[in-house]
Amino acid sequence: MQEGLVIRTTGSWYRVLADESGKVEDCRLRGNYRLRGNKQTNPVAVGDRVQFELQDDGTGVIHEVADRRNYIVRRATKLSKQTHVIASNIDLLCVVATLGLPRTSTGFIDRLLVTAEAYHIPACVVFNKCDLLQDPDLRAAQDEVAAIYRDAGYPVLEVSALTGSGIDELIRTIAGKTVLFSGHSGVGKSALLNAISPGLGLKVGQISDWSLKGKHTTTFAEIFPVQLSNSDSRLSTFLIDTPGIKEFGMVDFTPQELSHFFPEMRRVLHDCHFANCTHRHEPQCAVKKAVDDGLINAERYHNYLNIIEGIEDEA
Ligand SMILES: Nc1nc2c(ncn2[C@@H]2O[C@H](COP(=O)(O)OP(=O)(O)O)[C@@H](O)[C@H]2O)c(=O)[nH]1
Ligand SMILES: [Mg+2]
Ligand SMILES: [Zn+2]
Repeated sequence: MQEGLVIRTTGSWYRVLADESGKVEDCRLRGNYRLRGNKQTNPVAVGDRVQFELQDDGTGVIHEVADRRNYIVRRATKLSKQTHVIASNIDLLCVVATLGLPRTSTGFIDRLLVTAEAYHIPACVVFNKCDLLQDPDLRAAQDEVAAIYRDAGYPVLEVSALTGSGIDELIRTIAGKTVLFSGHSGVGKSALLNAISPGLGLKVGQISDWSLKGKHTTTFAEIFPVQLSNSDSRLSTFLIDTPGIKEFGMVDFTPQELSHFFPEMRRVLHDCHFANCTHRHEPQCAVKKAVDDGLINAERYHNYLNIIEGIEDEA
């Protein structure tokens, strides 16, 4: 029996990168494999750790799929309760943002961070295009936004794919991890990936979301091992290429749960008078007090209220 990582799925075939040999093997799932629960349509997803056995014909049979640390899903169809696992065992979500060209709103950043929290995926915020911050006002604006996320408890990186500044730190941050990059089109995701791994040769300035295969893919996620420039080659690092964050969107949760996905609110919400406090109109609310005292950033709180409104509109 060998162990490996599922890097691609097509129909009933799974492409597995074997830990020891480093070879990529085409595998099928053992015939009598039973899904635990029936909420998910696919038994094996990209990112899964599996045990498999090679057969005489050179193909493999997957016997076991290890429990997932986390995973992102999308609904199988719009109305169905069944979900399709897009990818699993993600170590880090890098939210790529820019303050100019284009301007990323904190509302957008917060939605991605909430999604990551809900999926139990550690996240960081990467501000790209810092070479454009010559103007002191722009610089000050960036410092302010960066502080919001540092104070909330997220690692914040300030980089430039163009000049290479901060790229070493980005490489140290992702080395040895399975990483998902996300952010608006045009923020420089492709340029950043080329900077951390020049061999990728991704096209920059393409409208479609980046794809490591060089063409736009819509349905399946895929994992790519990357060689980081300037880093310990023994650490295997993987990039996840997904159909895009919109596809996996928000997880289902209630207004009462949302504050648990804001780390700075999570730290104080136990002091609210009501256990099911939504931190809006309720009296003796520790979150509102922390906002008033300047301990929780007012813009984050504002975005929190917007997300709650969105949940209620959908319900
Ligand atoms: N000034 C500057 N421009 C950048 C930087 N990174 C990317 N760009 C430019 O931003 C545009 C979009 O980059 P791209 O990587 O395609 O963005 P993506 O849509 O997120 O993949 C291109 O014209 C890049 O040349 C940077 O650090 N500084
Ligand atoms: Mg791109
Ligand atoms: Zn409260």
